[in-house]
Amino acid sequence: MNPSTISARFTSRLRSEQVAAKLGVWLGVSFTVAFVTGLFSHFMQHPPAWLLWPSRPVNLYRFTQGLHVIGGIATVPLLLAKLWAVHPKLWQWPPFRSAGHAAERLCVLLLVAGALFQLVTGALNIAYLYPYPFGFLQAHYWTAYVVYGALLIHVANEWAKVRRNLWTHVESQERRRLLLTVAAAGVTTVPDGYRLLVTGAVRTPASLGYADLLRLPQHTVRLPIACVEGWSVECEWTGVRLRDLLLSAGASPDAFVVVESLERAGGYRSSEVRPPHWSDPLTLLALRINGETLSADHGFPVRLIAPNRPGVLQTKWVKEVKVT
Ligand SMILES: Nc1nc2c(c(=O)[nH]1)N[C@H]1C(S)=C(S)[C@@H](COP(=O)(O)O)O[C@H]1N2
Ligand SMILES: [Mo]
Repeated sequence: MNPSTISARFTSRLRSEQVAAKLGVWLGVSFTVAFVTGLFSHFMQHPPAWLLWPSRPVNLYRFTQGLHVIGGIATVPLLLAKLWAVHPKLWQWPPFRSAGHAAERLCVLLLVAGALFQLVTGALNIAYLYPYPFGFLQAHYWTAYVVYGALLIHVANEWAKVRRNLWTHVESQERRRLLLTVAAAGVTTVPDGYRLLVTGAVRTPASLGYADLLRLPQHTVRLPIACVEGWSVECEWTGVRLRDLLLSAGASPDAFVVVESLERAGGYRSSEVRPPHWSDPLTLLALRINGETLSADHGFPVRLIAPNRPGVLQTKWVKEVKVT
């Protein structure tokens, strides 16, 4: 990825992928509940010869019908949230990249349209309303197979993403941000001319391009990100020592430093780095993670990583190092 492509990817793409994957799982659950209980009900109304349907427990059918309605209605907010989480993909251009991609999208269209159809006809059925020219029962029954079939195909297509995201943690802060607004998501462009600035109380302020940073001595450290919310992941980080940058710019050894992100808004867009941390050789402005260029989600082009700091202070998308 080069700096000019980052702007499009800055909106926490991976985070929304995580959210989409998790919502997908819940949608899978609600669809399955609705589908299975729906079949149950259908076969109860039209019992095939092989069906053994005991008279007890008295409330079993009632219970499965309740589940059916709950499963169906639960899909509404889930589906809306899911559509929201993936909405940039719905408007992607070109709409079809290949025949396979076209088939995938058609499948999603069937899934969404079919789900809405089930929901509307189901809800109208509860109200005994049948303002359409076809029979509710047959339409609702057969559409269920279409929707569930499309769902299975969709899940198979997306399985890699589901697996990648299922057990990862979506931070509540990110969640809140996703739920509240896209506009405030700190969408910032990183132009081709990305510059890392070292400013403030230094002898020689610096402005370094991405390539300049790569030409500086690179160091590799193993450090965890330990989020205040309880999860932690240890990674191998490679980049420039913050100490090297600051000392070569002529910062005083007891200076306080503020690292600022390209992000325009958000509670974690900057963090303070005090002398014990910035002078530590383990503290890096990292360019790489586990041997690979940072992804947009992990702070491309540059992120701070320092020992023994909560995750909230491991500032991503660093733009400026201010010495005070
Ligand atoms: N600019 C910026 N940096 C940030 C954040 C942020 O919201 N904005 N979140 C922080 C939090 S709370 C954590 S736990 C880590 C997560 O880093 P990761 O996304 O690479 O796992 O980044 C930190 N750096
Ligand atoms: Mo965090």
